[in-house]
Amino acid sequence: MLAFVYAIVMQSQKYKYRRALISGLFLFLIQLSGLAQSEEKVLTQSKGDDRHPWWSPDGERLVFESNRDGDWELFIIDKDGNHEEQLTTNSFEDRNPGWHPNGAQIIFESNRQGRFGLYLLNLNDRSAEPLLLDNFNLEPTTARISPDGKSIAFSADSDPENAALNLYKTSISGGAVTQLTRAAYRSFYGAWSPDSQQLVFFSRRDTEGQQDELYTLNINEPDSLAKRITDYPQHDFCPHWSPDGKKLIFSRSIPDARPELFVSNIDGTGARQVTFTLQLGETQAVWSPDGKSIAYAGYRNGSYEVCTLPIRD
Ligand SMILES: [Ca+2]
Ligand SMILES: [Ca+2]
Repeated sequence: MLAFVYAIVMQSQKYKYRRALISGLFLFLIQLSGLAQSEEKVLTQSKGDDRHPWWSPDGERLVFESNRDGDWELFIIDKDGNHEEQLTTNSFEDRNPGWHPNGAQIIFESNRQGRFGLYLLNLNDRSAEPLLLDNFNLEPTTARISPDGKSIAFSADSDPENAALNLYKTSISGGAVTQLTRAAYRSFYGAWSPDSQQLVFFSRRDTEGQQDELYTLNINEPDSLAKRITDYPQHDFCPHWSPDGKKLIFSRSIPDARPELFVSNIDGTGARQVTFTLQLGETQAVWSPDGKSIAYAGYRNGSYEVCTLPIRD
């Protein structure tokens, strides 16, 4: 087979044609080699985008956002792809869900009262209560509850023209807000360390707004002590901390292709690629509570689907 393909490549007269054949052969070899994707489970099958999965604390289910009915709603699905349930049905945008460590509530953002705000949805009766923030006039996004259940980290844009998102935190019951970062360029998508003391996030603060790199920040220390952990000429984004505290998973943009997922040590060293799908692409990865799987939004058959994949050291 390889000799046959090689012969066709060598016989082709036009360079463009030869290059297409070589890239086709490369794709074929990647698929043939049975890399990680062969163990992937695609849990959703909708024409809309199914994104931003988040595991239940017992690791049995995932909550995610989908725009399959024309605007964003929240859904739950079992980790094996069964029992998909729609949690919200309305004409507003319900987005970026995260499971409360108590297992009984989902935090998310919604514009159901005009501007985007944070809400907690009770899974027993599907009621949603707004989380009230003192003297806070920005629109919060990507809220995540700390593993100890005491705090909420979120991002908000203080300067929409320049996309100057920064990180904030509040208590699990809302109230006073503390601003954690104060960069002119975005610092976004904070994800907690298992000990609830640090956030990993992505930012363009040191790249003059040009590319996203990963940072870690101790929430009790000033922004100036945030530690940059990647230095890659394209974007590194959407990080998530492993439950044993030792690894990060994140998306890395790939030239002329869609992003792939990478795992690294928490200081950014030892980065290794864990998905190999080229034109399909994966993002928004999160570790399962037992650290043995990841869930992510994978671009499959023309839209994003919620996918899972076993992950090993
Ligand atoms: Ca879909
Ligand atoms: Ca909706």
